[in-house]
Amino acid sequence: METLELVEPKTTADFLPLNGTDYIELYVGNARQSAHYFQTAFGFQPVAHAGLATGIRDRESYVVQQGKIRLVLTSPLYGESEIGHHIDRHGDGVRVVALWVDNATHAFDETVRRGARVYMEPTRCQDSHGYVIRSGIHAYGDTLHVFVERNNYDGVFLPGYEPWTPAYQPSDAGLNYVDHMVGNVGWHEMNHWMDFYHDVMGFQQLVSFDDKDISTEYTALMSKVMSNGNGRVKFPINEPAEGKKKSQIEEYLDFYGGPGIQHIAVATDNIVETVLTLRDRGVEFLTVPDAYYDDLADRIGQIDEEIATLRPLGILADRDEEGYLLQIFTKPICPRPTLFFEIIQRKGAKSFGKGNFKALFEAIEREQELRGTL
Ligand code: TYF
Ligand code: FE
Repeated sequence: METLELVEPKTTADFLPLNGTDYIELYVGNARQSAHYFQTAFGFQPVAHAGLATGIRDRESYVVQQGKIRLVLTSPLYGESEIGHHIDRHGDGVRVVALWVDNATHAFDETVRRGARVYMEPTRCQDSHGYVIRSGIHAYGDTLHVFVERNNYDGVFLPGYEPWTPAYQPSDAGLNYVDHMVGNVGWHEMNHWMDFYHDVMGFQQLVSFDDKDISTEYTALMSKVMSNGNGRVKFPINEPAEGKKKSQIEEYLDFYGGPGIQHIAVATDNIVETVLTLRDRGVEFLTVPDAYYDDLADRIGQIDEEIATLRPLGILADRDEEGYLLQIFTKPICPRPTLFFEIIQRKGAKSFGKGNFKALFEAIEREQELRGTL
């Protein structure tokens, strides 16, 4: 059984206070169709749009939202652009993990002073709804962190965006907030990026105390979790490890062309209803062998859900000292075996489902086998 604790006591003041994830921006080949997919399949609601119609000439972006989860889908409007090159190298993928702060200048100064590589100096944008200040730094691979200060803004998203109100508005799927976002980094780079999140961003490691670390026995990966001070932003980081088979992280790195975001975990407070809805709308999930459920009751103890309900949906369960969690993983959402989503419901547990690693990673390896990449 696993418990998670911060390594260091919270003694010093948080030099990078975060209010949460502000938005996640994906660079995609066709933002219009991606927005439609996230509406139709995942139940995101249309919020804002920027492009030729709003006086933006180099890109088109759609903003969709569900609960607190805000996605921005961006495509270039001309060739040989920075956005197009990102898509060429990585396929559709996450370019920006934006973090909501009260002071984007302070966030920039503090992180850059501690060694962050500058992406964007603090920049003020305004329109009739007020102003926003944004700044940005580089993280692993081509991934960016943008700090967003929006306390003096009441527009739909950011200056430059107009409300997007299409007639087509499918219902939501019960997704509430971003629980965590996982990065895959290169061989032996995990500690470097742990140090980055600790030294530059003031995060701390969430350590798991285990009788036995089963993760690497099956998975050919190492994984550690970094959390900001108030726990609203959690970034597990994976690196590949040598195993009997090709690491799923190495497969990701090959296809993504380097480090990047591997999965976005989104929380629901009714995973059974959410998964039923998503399946109905064509979202495909990894499945585990039926045998997984035969000894689940012994492993997990008493839970509110019937195992007979979880079994046909392929929902996984795990327990730690504080409670339990339910989780399920989608197949990759793009042609390359790179980015996928996790749906998670926490019932007290603060961990990430380590008890499911064996079943989960065997499921991933079966998919790798089908792709011929093992
Ligand atoms: O975020 C996590 O750590 C869990 C487990 O390739 C996990 O969701 C770890 C690695 C991976 C898939 C899931
Ligand atoms: Fe996860």
